[in-house]
Amino acid sequence: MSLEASNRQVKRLTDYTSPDFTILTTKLTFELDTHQTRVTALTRFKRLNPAATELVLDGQQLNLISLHCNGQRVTEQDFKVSDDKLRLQVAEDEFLLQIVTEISPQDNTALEGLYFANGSYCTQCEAEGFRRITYYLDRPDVLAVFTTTIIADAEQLPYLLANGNQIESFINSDGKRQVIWHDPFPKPSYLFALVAGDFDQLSDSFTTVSGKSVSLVFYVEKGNGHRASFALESLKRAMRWDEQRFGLEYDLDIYMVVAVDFFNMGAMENKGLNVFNSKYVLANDETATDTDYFNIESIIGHEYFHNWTGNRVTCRDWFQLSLKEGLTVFRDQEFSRDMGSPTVNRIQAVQVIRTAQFAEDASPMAHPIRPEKVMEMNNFYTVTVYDKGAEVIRMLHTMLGEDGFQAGMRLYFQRHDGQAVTCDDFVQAMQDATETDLSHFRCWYQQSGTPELSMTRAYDASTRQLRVTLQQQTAATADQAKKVPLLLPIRYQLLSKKRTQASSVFMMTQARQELLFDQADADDLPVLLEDFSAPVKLRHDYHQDELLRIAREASNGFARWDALQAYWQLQLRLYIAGPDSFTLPAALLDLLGEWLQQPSDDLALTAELLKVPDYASFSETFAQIPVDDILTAISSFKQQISAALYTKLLTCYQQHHTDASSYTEVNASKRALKNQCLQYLSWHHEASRALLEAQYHSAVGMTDRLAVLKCTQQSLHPLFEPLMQQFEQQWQHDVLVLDKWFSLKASLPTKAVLDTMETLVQHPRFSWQNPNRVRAVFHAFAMQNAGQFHRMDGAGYQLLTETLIKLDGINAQVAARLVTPLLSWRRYEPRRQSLIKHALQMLAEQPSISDDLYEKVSKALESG
Ligand code: B3K
Ligand code: ZN
Repeated sequence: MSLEASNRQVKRLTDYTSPDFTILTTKLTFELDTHQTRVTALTRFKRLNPAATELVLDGQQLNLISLHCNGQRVTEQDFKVSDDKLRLQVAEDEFLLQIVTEISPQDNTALEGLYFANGSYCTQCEAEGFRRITYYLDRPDVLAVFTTTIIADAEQLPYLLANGNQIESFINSDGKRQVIWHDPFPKPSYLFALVAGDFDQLSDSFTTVSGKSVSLVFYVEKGNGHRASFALESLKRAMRWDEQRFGLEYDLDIYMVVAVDFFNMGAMENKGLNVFNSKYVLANDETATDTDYFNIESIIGHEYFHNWTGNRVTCRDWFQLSLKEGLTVFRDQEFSRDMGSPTVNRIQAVQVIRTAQFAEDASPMAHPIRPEKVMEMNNFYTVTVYDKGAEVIRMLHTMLGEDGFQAGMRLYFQRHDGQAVTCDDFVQAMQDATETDLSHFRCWYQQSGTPELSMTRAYDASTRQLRVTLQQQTAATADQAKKVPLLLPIRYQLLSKKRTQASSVFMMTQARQELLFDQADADDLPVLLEDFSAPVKLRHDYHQDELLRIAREASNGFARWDALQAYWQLQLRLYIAGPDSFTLPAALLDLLGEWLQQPSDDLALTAELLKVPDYASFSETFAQIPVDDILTAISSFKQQISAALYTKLLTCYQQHHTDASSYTEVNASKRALKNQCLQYLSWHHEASRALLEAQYHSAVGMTDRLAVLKCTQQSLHPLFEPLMQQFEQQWQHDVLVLDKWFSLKASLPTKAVLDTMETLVQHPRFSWQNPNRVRAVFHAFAMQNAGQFHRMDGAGYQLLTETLIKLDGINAQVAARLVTPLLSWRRYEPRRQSLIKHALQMLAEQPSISDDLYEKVSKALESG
């Protein structure tokens, strides 16, 4: 049945109406109990629409105990309760409702609303989880001042936390602890948070630019306090950076971060009380890789930056999600960039766009950064809304410059502080502050799909004019047939042997336009889309040797890397055309050899330049993905590099070895480079054995140890299994490290992995309730083991399908994320298509399939 034909509810952006009632104050009292938590909500409502007589509140899976209006009990004849609403006739313009409900946190395996896991209570309310706590106007444009009282067993749950400042804490006559929190900033319900548990605490303080002292407190699992210090330092760096770069200061007296093991995503920016997946807080050199450290700093920054872009100014409705997410991702990317290597940061962000986001555009789930139609909002926390959303903000930044952009931000806050607004309001502030006409630019908010930008060159030797013709076109997407030309800021430079010029930005507005270069030489090369100045697919007419020249000579580090990506794509096509006779060109091997002998100052960039693109990067450029060809090509490329450059790889490896374990930019980039070398070396099984063993056993930190495991896994080195056994022994009690082991097991590219998968779910430390664990196993299998997932016998698809059926009943949000690789079934050859389609049909036929999964599966089936 199609999405439209099912009687499931679909919401549309065009259906938005402003609320009939708003809420002035919300006083919540929680009497915590694992099975019967009693929630008393005392809420002061105000009528906004004089014609409205019925108050309609959202509520799900609630046991309603009692309802009072202005102190009077409301009897059952006077209100109606359905699966997801409570309706009540009200005469007064302002009134006080007291609603008592009971919920069971222990049974809440969806981890949305209030749940109990691993000994702690925790909430997750974005997007629509608050309605699982009490009946409420659970929409982001209703902002209220919250006061929260928590009552719980004092011994078991010594820490009772909620948003804002703690105003009272005492022990009741019955021996229970009662704590009261007050948040002076009006906020929508999605920013509400409550946490109760027993934790280690790590505290510090931060003095803001205006001299206010803010307490910073991290709460983490007992015994792990020392592992939160990097996150705490990152928070201080983020606070200082936001003051310096954006002029934004923190507003409450306290900023708390709680790390929990059971969490559906990375983290949540609840006002004054962030909740984090422990993976993005806990780190020390023994347990965390350089990538883990990087992610922690970036996510700590991201949630902190939400305090202004998200909390102080929030979204009018959920279709506007990119208002806060695109902007905040842009801000966290800028923060990371200012903290480390700008080029490598940019490369990594672009890889997310090119692989995951372009794939989403090409899938049945294609949507604009401001979606127009949604069944389950949780399905729209996507790479499109987040990462493409950040690219859209970045284009504004490129067009307006740092000063113009900051002027726009100031006007945005001046106009909208304390409000719930739209993406249009944001663009309007940018437009007004800079007096720039952004009407064409706004199309980025409503058009889905990836524009293709093609470039052709014509050089006229008699006039010495180089004419570059640019054409843009966006193919129809699953959600939208008609497309218009977009405004594309194209940063470019002419690579010339004779002169150096600064980069310029060309604003492309039409389907076809020309760039003219006078006084050009025949061998001048236009380098387009420096720093990936617009999220488009670039089709060029460069020859192989021209791409290598850009990779060698361009001044923009990103452009060098990008030219090499294009070069690799050409090699892949040549390989597919004749795999037996294919060898990598000597010119490429010479260039890689030069970089090994003389890496650039940015070692992390050199490491990136030395990489063969991965499966996801290669597959992005095919309408129909030749899975097996890509995988054999990648192995062949790596083996050839290993054979041709062995000595140079070994020397570079040895030169960049470091005994320092700490995470600093210098150490991390040395490790990136030498582990890149090690990856190639490991294809020579015998020659590299001693090296791999030595690095594994003498490794001072997790980065180096994990690198050995990854190398041996990819090159199918006989050391893989014995080292994995040792690793499991050593780390079986550390859940975060063990997740790495689970992932490596599930992404082993051999047939045996299917049996392994069975043993993994039987492993004593596996849990279907823990999203990190489920992702460690199944995300790794479905997304990082293409060869086995896409097996021709269909066993990979079947395994994922059975998993999804089971998981959907436990945690539909996690299930709906894991279904992603099945959605693009049209991009495989016929046999695989029919196997995947069959899997999707099985899912669709599940009688109790969740909205989360149903929305995606039905769209996928409709697409064929
Ligand atoms: N705003 C949260 C994401 C909520 C996801 C709800 N399914 C984290 C973030 O983007 O900062
Ligand atoms: Zn966010």
